[in-house]
Amino acid sequence: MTGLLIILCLLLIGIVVVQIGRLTELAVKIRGEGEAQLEVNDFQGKLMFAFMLLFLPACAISALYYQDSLLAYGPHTSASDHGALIDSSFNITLFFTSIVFFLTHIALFWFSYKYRGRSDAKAAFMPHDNKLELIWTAIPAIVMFYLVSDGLVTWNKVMADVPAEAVVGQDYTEIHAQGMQFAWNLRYPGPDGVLGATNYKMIDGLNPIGQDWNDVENLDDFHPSEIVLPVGKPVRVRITARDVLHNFYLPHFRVKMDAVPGMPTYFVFTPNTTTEEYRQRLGELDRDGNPLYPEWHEPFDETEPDGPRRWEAFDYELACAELCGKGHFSMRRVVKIVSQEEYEEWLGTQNSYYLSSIRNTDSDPFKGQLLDTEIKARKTEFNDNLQKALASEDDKIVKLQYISYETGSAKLTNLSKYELDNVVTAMNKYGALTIEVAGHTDNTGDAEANQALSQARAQTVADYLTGKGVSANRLRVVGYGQTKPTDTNETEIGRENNRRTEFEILTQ
Ligand SMILES: [Cu+2]
Repeated sequence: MTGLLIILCLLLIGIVVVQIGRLTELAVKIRGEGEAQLEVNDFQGKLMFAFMLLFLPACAISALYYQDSLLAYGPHTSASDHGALIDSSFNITLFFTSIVFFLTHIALFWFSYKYRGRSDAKAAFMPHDNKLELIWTAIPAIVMFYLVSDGLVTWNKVMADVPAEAVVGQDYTEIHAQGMQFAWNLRYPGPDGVLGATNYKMIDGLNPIGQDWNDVENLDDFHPSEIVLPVGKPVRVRITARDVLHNFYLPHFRVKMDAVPGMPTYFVFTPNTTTEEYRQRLGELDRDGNPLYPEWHEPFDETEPDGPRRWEAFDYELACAELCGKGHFSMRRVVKIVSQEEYEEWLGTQNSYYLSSIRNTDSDPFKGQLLDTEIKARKTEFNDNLQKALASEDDKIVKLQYISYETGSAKLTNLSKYELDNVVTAMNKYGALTIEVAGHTDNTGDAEANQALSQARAQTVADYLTGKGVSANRLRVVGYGQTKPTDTNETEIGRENNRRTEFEILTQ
């Protein structure tokens, strides 16, 4: 029905246009062609002038009216160091182009009006004028030279890489953003400050960025869900793309760089305004206590009129500025700029992607082995426990947490040697130390068999120690079986805690 009405309307408009055309033709016939043409010229010329009177002020007024919503104006001054340079270059360009814009449009419409066709007017012919040529070549050339050289200087400053002597992780933070349809995969370097190597061939369901797990620098890298950065510290973003062209865009920081498949790019910038400071800026009040930017004082969520204001809920954001497909809009990530202390606190809450998702899976090249960091951590834990037992009056027992045996047997697993070597080191360090090596089991199965197994296991540990040069008369070997549980035997975890090997300090 609506379609039919639209067609009817179009048809009627068409008929009206044709009829007007016919009327004009008739009028020309009646009054003579020349006179009608002059009337049209006069009318069109005046229309041109009227248009100028509306159009140019409208341009100026709308720019002023919306200026607080534009980047670089109102509350939106740049939140990064280099951003001020870009904004000032934009303003300089805007200044000159505005002059040209207004002058040429005044000339265009004013001349169209002033020199509209009249019966008494005659065209003036001016084939050539050296002076004019010189003026309108030289002035634009000088202005363009200035704009281009200013632009180049700014460009070189904005696009500069970190200085060659700068140390990653110390002088600047390096992070990685990989664009894909339709998300940003973010990667931070972890405590070592260095991003590990990547290879696109290694990308799979478990390894979205293609990190090479043989490179130990990858093992502490983590994948945060948002970008958090400390204020005042340079950050270098490695930008890559996994499928099509994307664009890493941080509007508030004037950071914008293509993410090109097969060609890593980068951008270095220094955030200088924390999220909280930017929020304060948006929510600022004038001297009378009225909002300086009223639109930022509207409710953030329309369904919650008393909820937080827009300025309170503001967050910087990362967008994709390339139309990369139909899910393009969803490539948004929150960006937070915080103090150095808050940043370090946040770093502490992040977990290595390798340890949480890759460790001991089939993709892990170190499956079944201990990592250096794990060996160190276990050693520290052992030494802490030993020191506690040495210092304690009544609790002289040190549990050997990381010793394990093959099921139902007294054969030590490969990884047990690290914990046992810690014991050897301790025995060598403290020459007066004598210990009782004790084996314990849970209460499943036959009590006698359990006793025998615990005895055999304690003996294996003692054999390992004597094999490493610890004198046998410093060791007493006891199998307690299921007689000394430290936890309940009702739960799996409790039973696991009861199956243990430990040693008690006899003399020190
Ligand atoms: Cu994209």
